[in-house]
Formats: sequence, structure tokens, C-alpha cells
Amino acid sequence: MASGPQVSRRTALGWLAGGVAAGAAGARFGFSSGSGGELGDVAGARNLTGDEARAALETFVPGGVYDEYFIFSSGGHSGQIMVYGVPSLRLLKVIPVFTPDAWQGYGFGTDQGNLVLDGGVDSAKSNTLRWGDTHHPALSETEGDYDGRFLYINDRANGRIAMVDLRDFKTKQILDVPNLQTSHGGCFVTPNSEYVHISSMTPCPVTESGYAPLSRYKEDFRGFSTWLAIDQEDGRFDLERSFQIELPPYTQDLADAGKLTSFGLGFINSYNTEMATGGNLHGGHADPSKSLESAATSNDYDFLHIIDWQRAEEVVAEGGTRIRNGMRVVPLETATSEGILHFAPEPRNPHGVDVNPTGDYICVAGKLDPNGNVYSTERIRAAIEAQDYDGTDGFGVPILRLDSVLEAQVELGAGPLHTQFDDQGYAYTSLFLDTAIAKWSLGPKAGHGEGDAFKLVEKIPVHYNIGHLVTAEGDTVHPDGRYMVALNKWSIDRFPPVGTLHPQNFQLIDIAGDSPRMLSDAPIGNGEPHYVQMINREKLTHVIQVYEPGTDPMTWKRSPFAIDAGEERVERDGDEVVVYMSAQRSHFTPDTFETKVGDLLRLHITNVEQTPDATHGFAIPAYNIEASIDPGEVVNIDLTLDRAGTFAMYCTEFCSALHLEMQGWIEVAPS
Ligand code: K7E
Ligand code: CUA
Repeated sequence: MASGPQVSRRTALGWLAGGVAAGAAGARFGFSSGSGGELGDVAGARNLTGDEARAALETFVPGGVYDEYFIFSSGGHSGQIMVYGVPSLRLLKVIPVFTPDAWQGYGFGTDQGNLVLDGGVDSAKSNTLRWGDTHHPALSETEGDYDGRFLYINDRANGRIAMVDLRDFKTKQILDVPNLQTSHGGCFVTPNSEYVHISSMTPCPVTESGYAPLSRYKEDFRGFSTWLAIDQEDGRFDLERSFQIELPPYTQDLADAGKLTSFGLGFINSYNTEMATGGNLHGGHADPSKSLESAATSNDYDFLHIIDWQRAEEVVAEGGTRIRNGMRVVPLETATSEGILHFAPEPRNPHGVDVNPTGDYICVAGKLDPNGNVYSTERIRAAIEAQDYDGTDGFGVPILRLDSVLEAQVELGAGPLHTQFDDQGYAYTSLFLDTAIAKWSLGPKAGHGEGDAFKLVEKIPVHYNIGHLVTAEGDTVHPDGRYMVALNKWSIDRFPPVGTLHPQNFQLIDIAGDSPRMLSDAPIGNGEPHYVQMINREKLTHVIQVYEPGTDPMTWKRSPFAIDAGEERVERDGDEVVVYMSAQRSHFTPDTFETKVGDLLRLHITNVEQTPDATHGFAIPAYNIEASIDPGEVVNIDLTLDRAGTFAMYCTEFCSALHLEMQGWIEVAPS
């Protein structure tokens, strides 16, 4: 071994043998100062450097002690959401959203899972759509702070959006958003959860048939910015109160909500304002001029979309909309003439747009430009007021003069993508190509005066190819600083080989001190994560562990099909067999029942237990049925019996010592 590491290994022993182990940790575990030496021995035996041993102590969370923060992570094309604890970076839960999950009985015959999944399927598209590409989770907010009620996430692939209830961490609704074919980054919640925003990525044809030749892209294709009102009681989307704003056929990308000084505004990045449509094989050979990637990067500027959603509300209330596929739409001409939509030039092909906690600075990073552009809310509002325009785009949308709205440019590094914020007026921008994070200062409105405003402070290397990043409560008006997580697309050599598809890598970074410190790596064995949000666990005040007896989780009310123990029964009405079944350790009642081919079997199963963790599963494998019935929950299954046989059913959750005995039979006699 080279001498460098040996020196630092010795430092580990020294550091641990010193006062630290005898300090805070010592007090809790009763170590004497002498046992610092023992910890030093452990670090030495495990070949840990001083920094590594320290990081281990800073991130270890013992059983029974809870992580301080939760991360809600997009699961990418796994269609799920992953929940991690911070600082441990332990996986706490996977919430199935767009993709079935057998463990949680989501999508295998129960009405809850099937209704949610089917509700998000445009029947013309397919009635078997069972995946999505989750990208951007958005927690509900009150006065600009996370309030721990609901979580929303978009489906990049299908232009859908889902709602997860943070009382039971279950998906309650999937909405196939009208007029959207795809949706990338435009998912955010406004500061009082007035709206959940989702915009289109690729524009779609607005012709009657839904078809238009690509040669008519400019004329017949449009994008849409969607403002979905939510029911404040149950978090569900309310289309009656929702509206869309028609946009030019650019590719609308990331978006963020204005807050505090910029409250009432929404910001959306765009690229491909060139309106390139591809076609690189036309003429039988690859034609670079037709390549989407080169044609879509030929303009020097793309357009930051600035949307005044409060003005839009007024126009909608005055009836300035057309109905399109059941949605009220503000036409592009109206959005332009009524001052709802303005553009500002932005460095070409930007990715992230992020509003700082005070709402004063809008940070835009252009993937192909080393500079971060900072727009000021004050300047934007003044320029709109003064109609300080640099002409219009090809659709009549006024373009604000760049010089008027740009506050600063900060050279950050190669491939800047997304920006997050701490509580000290610093911004952190991921640099995909540099595979680093740039820490830089914001301006006077964030507490950095003349001398040190808009300056690059340092670059933090990450491993490797960072996409998003998140700071604790980083999208709120009160970020905590403290922790930052880098979401790295590649892990290369950080973990032992597990075949050809590598895990991605979350890296936890301590940003509380002057200089950020890398604490730990965590392989992400599901994916791919795009964006995450980090919330203080104590804000999740609504979480329950047991349902009230007989609850239907879709309504939060007592199910009409709920029973108490002793009320189990089978009712027959012609070909309909209705079974009111209870589940409790360690039996189903009834555990056998007789049916015949052609019967419609309606199973209502109540878990009559109230003990936390006493979940039962229920599977009829022969009929592809799998349910999870949590304490107090009622699950409904409708099954048309089309095959004769005597089929075993069983509890899939190891619930008790006699779990294996928790089984039964369904007799399906030939008709
Ligand atoms: Cu992967 Cu926000 Cu969908 Cu950037 S996005 S990385
Ligand atoms: Cu119930 Cu196993």
C-alpha cells in the first residue's frame, strides 16, 4: 500500500482515540474515553480512514432510532417511488405507482390497485398499460413549506400524473392528463397547493384525428401547461377547476413555481425552439442537417416561459377558454394578448430551472453552456410592466429583453443541469460533464453583498455523472441546509459488479459547514431515479399505521362491505357468489367455498386485526389474484370463474407462527 493512505489510516486511529468517541457518542453508549481506542481498533481493522470512520459515525442510524429526513425518489421507468431515510440512506419503502407490485397487492385483482391503474389508462391507447416513467416528485405545500399531506409524480412516458396519500403511502389516483402525450419535468406544486402543474414535453397534434404530418409541426402541433386543481381534503385532481394554457410546439422541459416575491408565476424551460422533427435517414443516407440533435441545437437561445397563473385564473373565470378533450384551454393567442405568457431568452438547450427560497432568483442552467443564468423576479416584473420586448417569437409571444431581465451569469462548469439551495444563500448546481457539484453564492436578496455575490465557491466531485441533486427541504421557502444528496447516473467502480446493468449511486454530502464533505454512497438497485425531494420526517404528521376497523383506503370511510369478526358469510344470488371473509391470525373465514364455472365471485375481505404490522396477504394463484390486507383494511376482488378446478388459496405474508396454516380452497365445479 502507498504511504499516503497509510498515513491517513493512522489518522483514523488518532481521531477516534481522541475526544470524539468519548463525547456525544460516548455519553449515549457509555463508552469511557478509553474505549475510543477500541473504536480506533475497529476502524483500523476495517481499514477505514479518519474521514471514513467519522462519516460512518455521522450517518449510522441504529434500529429504533429514526432517520431525520425522508427522501421521496422517482423510480424512473420502474414506475415506482422509493422512500429513503437520511442520513442512513436506507431504503424504507417502494411505493408502486404506475407499475403493479405483488407484495402490496397493487394491480393483481383488487379493486384498489386495478381501479387506480386503469383510471390512468386512455382506453384508446391500451387497456393493459402497466408501466410509467416517474420523474419529478412534488410534495404538497402550505405557505411554501412541505406539509406532509400528498405527493404527486409525473409519468414521463405517457403524460400522466399520480397522487400518493402520505397517510398510508399508497397511490390513490392516476390521471391521464388531457392533451398531453408525454411530460418531462413540468411537475411542481404551487406554494399553497393551489395547483399541481404538469406540462407537455413533446408537443402533440391538435388536429381532430390526432394525426398531423411532421411537415405541419409548426401549424398543427402545440404544447400545454396544465394547472390541476386539487381537492384539499383527499388530494385528488379536480378537473372542473383545472385549466391548461396552450403553448408553441417547443419542447417544454423542467419547470418550477414562483414563491414569495415571485408567487403567482410559473417558469418552464424549453428546448428545440427550432422545432426540429428528425428524419436523419431520409434519402437513404444519414443526413446530419436532419439530425434532431444538431437541428435542435442550432439557435443561440431557447425560451424561458414565464406564466402568470393568477392572471390565467382571471381569464379562465371570464370564460376565455375553449374546451379540448374535456379540459378548459386558454388558447395561445389569448395567453399572449392577456399577458399570461412571456418569454425570456435562455442559454440554449437548458435543462433545469429553479427558483431560490426567497423567490427572487430564477436559476437556469444550459446543458451546452458553462454559465448559470440568474434572472431576477424584480427585473422580470418590471420588464413585463414596461413591455420591454425584443420582438416576439414566431407565434406572437412577447420576448423580454435579455439585458433587462438577466441579473447575473456565473461560470459554473461543464454540463450544468439542476440547482438546489441551502439556508445560507448558496446554490448548488449539478455538473453532468464535470461530474461535480458547483457551490455558488446568490445575490443581495439572498444575503450576499456586492463583493461575494454570484461567485463560484467550490466544486465538489461526485461519482459519477450527476443528474439531479437535492438539499434538505430544498424546494421550499425554508431550506434546512445540512444535507445534500447527489443523484449520480453512473456508479462504475463504486460497488462490486452485479452484472451488466449497474446500480446508480446516491451520495450523501454534509453541507452544514463551510466546505461540503462527502459522507456516504448508496447503490440504487431500481431505477432510474431522476428527481427526489427531501422532507423533514417530523412533517409527516399524518402517517397512520393501522386503518380504523373496516376502512376502504380509497374513501377513508368504513367500507359498505366491511365486517366484524363473527359476521362472515356467503350469499348466493343466481350466478353471483358474494363472500364476506375475515382475515386474522391465522385463518381466513370462510376458508373453503363452493362455486361453479360461470359464477361471478365477489370477495370482500376484512382484516379484522388492529395490531400494527399484522398484515395478511391473500392469493389465488390459479386466478392471478394477490392482495395485501393491512390491519383494518377491506379489500374487494371481483372474479369471473371461467376454469373448473379445486384451487388453493393462501396468505402470502408471514404473519404468525401458524402462517403456513393460513390457507384454504375454492372449489370451482364444472357447470
Ligand atoms: Cu432526469 Cu429532471 Cu427527468 Cu434532469 S430529469 S437528470
Ligand atoms: Cu396471514 Cu400469513
